[in-house]
Amino acid sequence: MKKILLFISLIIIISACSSLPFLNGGEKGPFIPNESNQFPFEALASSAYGGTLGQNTDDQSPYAATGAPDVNSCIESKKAWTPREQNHGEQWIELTYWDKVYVSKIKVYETFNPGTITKIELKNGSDYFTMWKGSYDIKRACPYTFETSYEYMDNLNITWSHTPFMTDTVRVTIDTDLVKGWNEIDSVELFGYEEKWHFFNETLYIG
Ligand SMILES: [Ca+2]
Repeated sequence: MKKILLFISLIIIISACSSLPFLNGGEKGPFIPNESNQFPFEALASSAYGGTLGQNTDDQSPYAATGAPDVNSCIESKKAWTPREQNHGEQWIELTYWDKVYVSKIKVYETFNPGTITKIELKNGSDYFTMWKGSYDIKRACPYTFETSYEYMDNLNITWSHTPFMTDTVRVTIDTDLVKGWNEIDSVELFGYEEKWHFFNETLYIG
């Protein structure tokens, strides 16, 4: 019986400790949670040049943007999502990932006629949160990896490096009129954390 009580006490102590903030600069800290990265397993798009019936990753359908990047050069490829028409206004692709995370960063692998992304949104319940909106200079690079990180300073001057909500769905909008020709996206990588964290007065708080 005593052993059981001791065991229960230990569990209580351990769980209490794990909810306390870790001190920055401590012997074993700080323990910022690991940033994970994921590639999508499911995709939908406003239109596609390739087959829309199957779930193939090599037919220019939205599914061609699932999984890890597999084009990696500046070529027209069946392994990248391609909107149905060239130079035909705004198009979007929505990607779903296995695990919900507090989002820290998005990378979009543009493999043909890059430079067309106008908006990155994260699905939050039934709403879409705009993580990034604007224009950027690809400096004539192709392929081009577009990258945007989340950073927000709240009214207590705390800087957050991840979104305040978790998501597993990302929507990328492109304007196909911005860059002539077929605009292709090979994959979209999602970075984030399973736990919230922030620094306050140089102390790391988790949760
Ligand atoms: Ca691909």
